[in-house]
Amino acid sequence: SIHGMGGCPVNHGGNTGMDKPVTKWWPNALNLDILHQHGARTNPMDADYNHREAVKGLDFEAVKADVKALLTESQDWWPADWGHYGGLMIRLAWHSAGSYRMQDGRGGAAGGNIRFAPLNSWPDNASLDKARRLLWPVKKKYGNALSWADLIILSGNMAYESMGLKPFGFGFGREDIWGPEKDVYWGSEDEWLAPSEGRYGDLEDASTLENPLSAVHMGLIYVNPEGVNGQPDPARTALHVRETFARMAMNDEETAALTCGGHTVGKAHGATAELSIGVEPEAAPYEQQGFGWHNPDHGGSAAKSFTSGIEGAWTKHPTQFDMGYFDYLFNYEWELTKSPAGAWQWAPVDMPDSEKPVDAGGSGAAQMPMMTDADMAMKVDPIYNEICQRFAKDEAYFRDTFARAWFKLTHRDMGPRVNYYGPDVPAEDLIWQDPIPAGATDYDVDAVKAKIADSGLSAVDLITTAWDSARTFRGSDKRGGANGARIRLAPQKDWAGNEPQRLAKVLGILEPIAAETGASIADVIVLGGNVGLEQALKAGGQSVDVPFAPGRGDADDAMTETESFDVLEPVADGFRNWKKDEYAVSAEEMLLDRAQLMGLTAAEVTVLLGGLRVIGANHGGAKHGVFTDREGALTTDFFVNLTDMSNSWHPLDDGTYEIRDRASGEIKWTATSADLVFGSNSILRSYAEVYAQDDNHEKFARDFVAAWTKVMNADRFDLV
Ligand code: HEB
Repeated sequence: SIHGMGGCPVNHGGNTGMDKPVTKWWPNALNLDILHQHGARTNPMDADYNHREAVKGLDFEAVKADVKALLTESQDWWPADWGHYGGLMIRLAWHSAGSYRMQDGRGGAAGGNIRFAPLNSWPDNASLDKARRLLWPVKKKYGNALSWADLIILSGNMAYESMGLKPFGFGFGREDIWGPEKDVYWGSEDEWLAPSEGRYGDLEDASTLENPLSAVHMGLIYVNPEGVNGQPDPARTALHVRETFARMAMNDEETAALTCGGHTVGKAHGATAELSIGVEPEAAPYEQQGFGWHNPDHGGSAAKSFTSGIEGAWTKHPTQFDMGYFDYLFNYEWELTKSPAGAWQWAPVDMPDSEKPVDAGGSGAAQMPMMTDADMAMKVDPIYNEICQRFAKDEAYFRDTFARAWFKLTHRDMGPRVNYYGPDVPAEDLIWQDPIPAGATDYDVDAVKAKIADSGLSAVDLITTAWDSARTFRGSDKRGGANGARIRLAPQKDWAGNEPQRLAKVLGILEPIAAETGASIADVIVLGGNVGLEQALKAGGQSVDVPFAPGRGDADDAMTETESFDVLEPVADGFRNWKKDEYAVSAEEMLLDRAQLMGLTAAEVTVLLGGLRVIGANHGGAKHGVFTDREGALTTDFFVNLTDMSNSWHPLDDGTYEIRDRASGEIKWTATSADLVFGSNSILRSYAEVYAQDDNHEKFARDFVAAWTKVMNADRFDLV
């Protein structure tokens, strides 16, 4: 062995592979790296590059025309089925968007993550490497302004347009990431397509699928097309289709429309034996240049492609958006059979050759169509059946339902409508966009602040209300945040984390101030936080301006899809030292996960948490972690006392800690693990030391205000 004992002692000196992370010895260490992805160090654009500005300059119609044209320009290295790449591109767009799950908002198309591991190499994404490469000439031509993320979704839209469906709309504006997302939990299995049991409490109860997962196997977008664990049974498959689609915010009608409308075009590929198929892209040899799933039998013939192992089209005219899917599904009996590659699929009974689609490779021969187990679910499940019967009878209704569901699927993680660009942005507000009306900016900010200061509300009440209204923000799908003031609506006003009684009292005082001044309630809540913060700064002997950007609006109940806000409920907030319940996951890990969703760095987490503790912003006024004897003042006391060796730290039976004077043994403070992790974890400690230092009092105040303002403005996409 070269690097082992007795081998050559000279190695290249770097830890450049992925197999030996330096912290592998301590699996309980926090993965703080998830806070520092996609930053300036990974992004090759100029420091002043503004993607939104760049997008505005794109020649949208030219891009669309070029994408549409390439769909029917078959390339010898990966010939198009029936001369049309539409089916392939729609599957690319769908698999790119379909990794979204609403529980944490992660996954989804908005960053172009399908270019990277693990998604680029998921078994379910086979052959999509070819689809992206087919799009490369257009990406190359339009450059920075056309992100991969936009291009991938646009290719699906243009494919539908080219095949006869008018899409509901399209928004440009997705910005690419430049490396794998390290924060997303895709499941705990170590094996691709491991049996589903591992991620369900009870596989017979689809709702017991582990949260936030929304796929039945590791490496799949949704359900196993051959049936649960590969055992065909459409009624059983239907229950898993329902659950997995619900987890991406789709109801039964949307799910049926998407499945039927998706499979109205294109085909499945399993004309050759699976055994000969090569490894996925991340494992492939250099000479394949990013391609995986090498198929030695392919020989440049579309008819020999292998992707899922299932073989055949769903309709007679797979390059047209028509009603053919329902014709086949309902006009024939279907029987279980196997593809040439050995996959379970369903075949029509007694279908004459004249009714069959022709071979995708251009021979003109009739080819047997098929349905997957998931397609049969549309017929066998009583709820899907009823919906599909209605679709079959009413083409306009089917087209509209599909087009809207496709738009939602492909835009769900882009956030509010202000993030959409281009000529095809629909004018209609859609409830899942969490619409918010524009708010006023022309009111007298200082007058509002004066009224808040005179209102009798305490700094802590003002700060915690502003924090609670803003902390729901998650960058994963750009939902939540202070804009809209949804904290005063159901369900948020009743969340335990928001201390409903205190919240009602505070809102009862702030709402009239909004009415009197013309400011939105959302703005008044944030301004209130600023007023409180200015008081805490003053008490701490600091003078830092707290910036404010007016213009938030107030949503109402009719603009709020109540159930979809349930997933935004904080079940823990380390910043306010609170957990709703006891969880298998530690408070520190929940803090880290939340911080990642909020887009905070480790330094920002540190300064915010330490500052909020000494201000006294804990949930319910709890005293854990309030390491100061001048509570209410924004000081560095949390860090100074945490790092002071004149204190000692002692665990208690209930999982909390005591901080004692080391010499006298006198109890000074109490703490949770979410406090002590800032002294225990070597990385967090390094940040805590920065803020404990004698030279950084002023920096602490400045950094706190900057991080605070970042949280308050996280959802102000209108400002950028
Ligand atoms: Fe689909 C294809 C499954 C949904 C669209 N899919 C396909 C396939 C399979 C499936 C297996 C074959 C692949 C190959 O190539 O081989 N899906 C499935 C399932 C589901 C689905 C299981 C659930 C239910 N899809 C879906 C949706 C959509 C779609 C939702 C959209 C919307 N797909 C699609 C397309 C295709 C497919 C377009 C074709 C592709 C080509 O052509 O290439």
